[in-house]
Amino acid sequence: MSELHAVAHKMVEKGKGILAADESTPTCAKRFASINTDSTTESRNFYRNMLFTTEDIEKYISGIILFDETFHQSELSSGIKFPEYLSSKNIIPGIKVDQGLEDFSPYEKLTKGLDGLSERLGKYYALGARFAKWRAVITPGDSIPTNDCILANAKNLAKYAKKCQQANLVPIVEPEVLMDGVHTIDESFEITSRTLKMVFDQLDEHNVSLQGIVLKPNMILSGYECSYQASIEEVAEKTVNCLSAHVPSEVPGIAFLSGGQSDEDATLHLNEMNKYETDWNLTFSYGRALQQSALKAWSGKKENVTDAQEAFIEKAKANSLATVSGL
Ligand code: 5MM
Repeated sequence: MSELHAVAHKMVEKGKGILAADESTPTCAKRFASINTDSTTESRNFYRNMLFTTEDIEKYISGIILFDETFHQSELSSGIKFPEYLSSKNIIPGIKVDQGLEDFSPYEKLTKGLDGLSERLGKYYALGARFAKWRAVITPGDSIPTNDCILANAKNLAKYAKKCQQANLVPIVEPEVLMDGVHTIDESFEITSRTLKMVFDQLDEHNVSLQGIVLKPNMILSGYECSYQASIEEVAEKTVNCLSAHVPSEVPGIAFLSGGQSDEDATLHLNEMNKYETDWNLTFSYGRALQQSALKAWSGKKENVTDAQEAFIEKAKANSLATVSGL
C-alpha cells in the first residue's frame, strides 16, 4: 500500500475520528467572543494546547486539522511544534489549505486557494503534515445552488485533491451543503446528490486516486428552520442512501462534519448510520460538536482546564463509540 493510501486508511480507522481545529482567526474570534474571551495569538495557542494535550486523546482521535497559525505554534510545556508533538502521540497532523470563500454570485460562494498551492503543500509536508483539507460551501435557497456554482466548486476540489496527492498529502474533500435554512430533508438529499455526483465526476476527470482521499460531507437533514424535523432514523437512512448512490467503494472512509447540529444529534446520527453495512468506514471530522462543551467549560480561565479537557474527552469517546454503533 502506498504511503498515501496507508495514511487515508489510518485517518478513518474504526473507533477513531478527526478533530477539526482549523478555525480561521475570524472564526476563532467569534467562538471566543461567545465565552467573553479575547482571541489573541497566545489565547489561541493556549486553547489548542489544552485540547491536544488531553489525556487519552489518541485513543479516539486519529488526526487533527490545524490552521496555519497553529501549525507553527508549539506544545506549551515542551516547546515542541504541534505537528511533531501530535505525530509523537500517533495523531496525524493535517492542515487547512483553502483560503476561504469569495463571491461566485450575489448568493453563492466559491472556495479559493489554488494560487501557489503546490508550493505551500510541499512546505507543509516537509514540516510534518500528512493530510490537507479544503472546504467548499454549497448554499440551499431560492433557485440555488446553481449547477454552475456546484461545478466550479467541484473543479476546485478536484484540482486541490490532485495537487495534494502529488505532494504526498491525503486530501480531505469537503463539499458542505449548509444545514441552515428552511429546506426540507428531501431538498437536502437532492442538492447533496447533485453535489456529490459532480465532485466524483471531477475527481475522476483529474485522475485523483480515490483510495487516497477522505470524503467529508454533510449529513442529510431538515434545514434548521424547516417546520418538519426528520428523525434520527430518517436522517441516517437518507444520508446512507445518498452516499451509497454516489461514493465509489474505493474511498476508504467518510468523515462527517457536524455543521452546527447539537453535540447529541451529531453523535446519535453517526451512531445510527453505523448500523448500516457500508463500503466505507463512517466516522467524524467534527469541529463544533467536539469542541462546544469544552469551550464553554474553559470560558477562557486557566483554572477550568481540567473540566474543559474532561468535557472534550467525553465527546471524543462518545463519537468513537458511535463509529461502531456502540452507544
Ligand atoms: C473548524 O471550522 C472549520 C473552518 O472554519 P472557517 O474557515 O470558517 O474558520 C470548518 O471548515 C470545519 O472544519 C468543518 O465545517 C467541520 O466543522 P463543524 O463545526 O461543521 O463540525
